Amino acid sequence: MKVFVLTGAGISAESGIPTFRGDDGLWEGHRVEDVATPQAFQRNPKLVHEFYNKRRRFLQNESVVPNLAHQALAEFERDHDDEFLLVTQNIDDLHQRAGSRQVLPMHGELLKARCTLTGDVIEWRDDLTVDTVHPTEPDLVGTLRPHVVWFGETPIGLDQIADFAQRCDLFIAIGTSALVYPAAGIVQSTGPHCRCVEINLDDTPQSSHFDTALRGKASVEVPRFLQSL
Ligand code: BV8
Repeated sequence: MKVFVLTGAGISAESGIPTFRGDDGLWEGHRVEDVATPQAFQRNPKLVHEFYNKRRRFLQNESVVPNLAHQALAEFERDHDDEFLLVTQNIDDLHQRAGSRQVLPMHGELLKARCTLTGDVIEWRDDLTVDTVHPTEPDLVGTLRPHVVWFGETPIGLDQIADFAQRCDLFIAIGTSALVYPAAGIVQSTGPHCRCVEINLDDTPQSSHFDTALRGKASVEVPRFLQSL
């Protein structure tokens, strides 16, 4: 059984990472859609760097750890003898820290920086500023940006996602509000034989495209569902 898992901010909520559309769904008064864009970065790099610096620092708090849902996915992948792909919309590293191997971070990774000139992608755990010097090209100053996909930018791995979505037998969406495209549309590109399961607190605009709706917390519903397979 080929298994495709798509996760969103809801799977990291119980690890203490705020979701985008929680009660406030704002960051210090800014809508994510207004800060997570190339235009915002062009216009006010300091603000956008600060948005990511705060989240990068928070992610490295010792209190922020993978939860039972992340762990259950890593365990399932280990024991699964057919194709498995975990596509995450999240830019945290909790799936990787839980031991998941086949992880495709389609919206990039908070703990990586990318040079806007050379395209180099570098592990990066510190703050980024407009004065940051490129670690291997000292004459490049301020060319590093967060290695994340902003609104209006093309997500990572779309070909691999489209190919496996068509071939998978089981598609599981976990903790995503299904508002952001093209991620939200993946369920509609699964094949006719594919069983689609949506694990979420609430219904979403894509719920009608799923065969099964499991409503509840990811840390409870994900281990329970995976054990039932
Ligand atoms: C693109 C990285 C072209 C940065 C992110 C008008 C209509 C339709 C589309 C558009 C439109 N105008 C513009 C667009 C396109 C746009 C888009 O979809 N906008 C939306 C807002 C309408 N998309 C883009 O721009 C994308 N690029 O389209 O390029 C293209 C297209 C195709 C092919 C080639 C080129 C790029 C989008 C990526 C943006 N970057 N993140 C960063 O993180 O700062 S998106 C960001 O927001 C996250 O990555 C995530 O994807 C999204 C948030 O969504 P969720 O993960 O679902 O989180 P959310 O908080 O919304 O929901 C949490 C859910 O969990 C809730 O349902 C909740 O009930 C549940 N939950 C909470 N707690 C729990 C739980 N469930 C279980 N257990 C719990 N404990």
